[in-house]
Amino acid sequence: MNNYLEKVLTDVKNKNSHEIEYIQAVDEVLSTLEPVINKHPEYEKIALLERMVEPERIISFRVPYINDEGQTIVHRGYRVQYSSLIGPYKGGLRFHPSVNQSIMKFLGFEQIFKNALTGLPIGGGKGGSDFDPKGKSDGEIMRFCQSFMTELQRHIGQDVDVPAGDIGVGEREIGYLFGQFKRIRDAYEGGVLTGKGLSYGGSLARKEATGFGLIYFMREMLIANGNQSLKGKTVTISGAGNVAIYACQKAQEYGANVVAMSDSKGCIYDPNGIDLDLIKQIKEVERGRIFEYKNKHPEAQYFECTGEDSPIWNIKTDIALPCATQNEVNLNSAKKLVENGVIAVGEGANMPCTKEATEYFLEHNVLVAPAKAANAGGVATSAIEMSQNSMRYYFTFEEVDKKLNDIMVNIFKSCQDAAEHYNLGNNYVAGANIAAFRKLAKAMKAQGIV
Ligand code: NDP
Ligand code: 2IT
Repeated sequence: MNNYLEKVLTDVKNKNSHEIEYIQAVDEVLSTLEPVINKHPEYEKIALLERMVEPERIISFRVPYINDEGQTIVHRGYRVQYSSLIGPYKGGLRFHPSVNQSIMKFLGFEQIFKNALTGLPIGGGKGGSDFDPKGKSDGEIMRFCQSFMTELQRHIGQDVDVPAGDIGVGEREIGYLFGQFKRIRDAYEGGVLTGKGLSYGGSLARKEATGFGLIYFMREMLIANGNQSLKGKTVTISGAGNVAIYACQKAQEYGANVVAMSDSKGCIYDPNGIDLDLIKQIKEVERGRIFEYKNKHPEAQYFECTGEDSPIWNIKTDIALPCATQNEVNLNSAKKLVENGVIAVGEGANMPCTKEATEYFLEHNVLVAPAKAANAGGVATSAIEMSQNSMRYYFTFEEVDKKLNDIMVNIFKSCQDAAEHYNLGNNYVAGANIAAFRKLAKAMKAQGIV
């Protein structure tokens, strides 16, 4: 690694030694930037990298609420306002017991690059809480969201910071958050949150956007590498949430055979092809567990998660789509996938592959669609939702889907061009980082020392 990159990474490690996910995300980006940094020695003088890795602002706050038993519970809320370089802070809210400052910072850092790749005017941010929505009543969810927003509202706005959903935050939570924002601020500021319900300002196709976008990116990547297609390919998808469900839907529409999906407890394997209507019923309507799939399809197999390695990656597949959470594909899983002949990995989740896993895939000529590029369709469509709110207008489903498709085609092209420009072949992981970085560096230079 070049001296300047080495110095910044060492500094990040020393200052944040306990924040392992954040360090991982920074390391992953910096380790691909050498060719660009070598060309621009002037960046060191203006501390361009130091400014890029340090969030503009981190807000952490208390979130008390009363549960159904009348007990007061206190959680911790966060909003990391990472970068307003190219637009208002933009990124999701995650409600999951694992949420901590390291996870918020890694997600916020990734978001800056992802949002730059969309070509739309959105900066980077992330937020959330260590609250676990699983098993909570609607009343508990509502009271928690209201309490969370009572603090968050003073920090956000449609031109300031625009949160959306992520793990554990979907349309229901966004609705409660929006209601509370409106009540406190006494104004309908539609573009302050995205992923809203269709009845009060949401965009058609936002729900589908991340999963659809992932498959559009995969389609482009396969075409560019031997004119292949999804038709007839076996696909495994981890997760059974928003991203996984709509990735499955579009992959099936393209003629792929999706044979497995999962949740945090285990995975189901249905070689006849996943019954997606049933998954939607279990996950979107009943908020149940994936093993219930077997009640309707006893011929399917269920593999429980027992150790570190997720059982879904032991299943033979052509294309693997990790769409659950960070670091869910480790080196063992990568080896197993390669042994079983995987040709492409598409990251629907954020940082789902460890650095070692990604390197192993690339060394073994497996195509990798990196998260920052491949799952950018969600946030891009959030930006389209903001545009509609500003215009006080709605696009049709087909209009939004067409814009999403065009954006994903462009993102793929940016990754491809950057990789080609630096003689990196089809390393789209480096391509995505470099393409985003070049755009951000240009904006940073133009705006002076801020
Ligand atoms: P959801 O909450 O809708 O679904 C999450 C899914 O992942 C669930 O099936 C969940 O299982 C599983 N999961 C969550 N945490 C873990 C864990 N620690 N171990 C194993 N499985 C886990 O979230 P989304 O679908 O919205 O998000 C999935 C991923 O995609 C995240 O990485 C998110 O950051 C990323 N993403 C989301 C976007 C969006 O628009 N929603 C946009 C871009 C990226 P269980 O129910 O058992 O917890
Ligand atoms: O990780 C992500 O890009 C998201 N969770 C979506 C963010 C958004 O603002 O739509």
